[in-house]
Amino acid sequence: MNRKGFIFDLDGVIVDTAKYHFLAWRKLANGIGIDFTEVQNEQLKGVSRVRSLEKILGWGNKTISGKQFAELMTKKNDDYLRYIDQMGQDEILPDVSRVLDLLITKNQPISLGSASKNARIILEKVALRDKFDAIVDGNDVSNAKPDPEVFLRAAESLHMKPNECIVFEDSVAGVEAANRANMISIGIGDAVVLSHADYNFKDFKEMSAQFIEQLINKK
Ligand code: B16
Ligand code: MG
Repeated sequence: MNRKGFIFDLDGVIVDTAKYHFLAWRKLANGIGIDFTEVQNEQLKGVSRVRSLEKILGWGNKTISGKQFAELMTKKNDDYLRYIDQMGQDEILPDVSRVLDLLITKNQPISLGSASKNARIILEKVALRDKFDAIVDGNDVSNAKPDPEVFLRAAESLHMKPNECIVFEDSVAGVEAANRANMISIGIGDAVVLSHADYNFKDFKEMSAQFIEQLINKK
């Protein structure tokens, strides 16, 4: 039977936590006199917490001490954790469970490949942890997306070669990471923003069982 490694990003692919990251970052930025738009926010998706704060400070032309930097990172995460504390299974994005269950029925190995250090807590909250054979997240890697490390580690955990893996991603940085890992990249979201993906879908509702079958059998 044909097998592929299916790697899912978390924020913006499995759950809509991208909106909570945006709210928490914007509140923090506004508190230090910086504002940014939803368009700029696209650059923060898939990007590590450290890199996100560096980018925001860059947009505001602001330099701060190492101590302040660490304090702001903690503040943002505390705020973000308050949002995710309220999460339940109703926050799983449409048809994610259908696709995961279909892959499980077809004996396909599944891994998470997320930049988030909060990934495990979120998967537990939405009761999806058991659907994954492996989890690779922000705690396991030293190089953030667009570096391919997170996806290469996920492939290893599934005992699959990179060119046997398929990545579902909602961020520009993540699509680039998948492409650099020599994997098939599937953009979930705006096809214009994610124009470098091999395939584009607005969401999983648009993804047919037939398409998934084709991915599994792709030579
Ligand atoms: P945390 P993903 C990423 O998760 C988010 O897209 C990004 O906005 C966030 O800064 C990053 O995780 C780090 O998250 O602060 O929770 O460690 O999309 O790769 O699942
Ligand atoms: Mg994401």
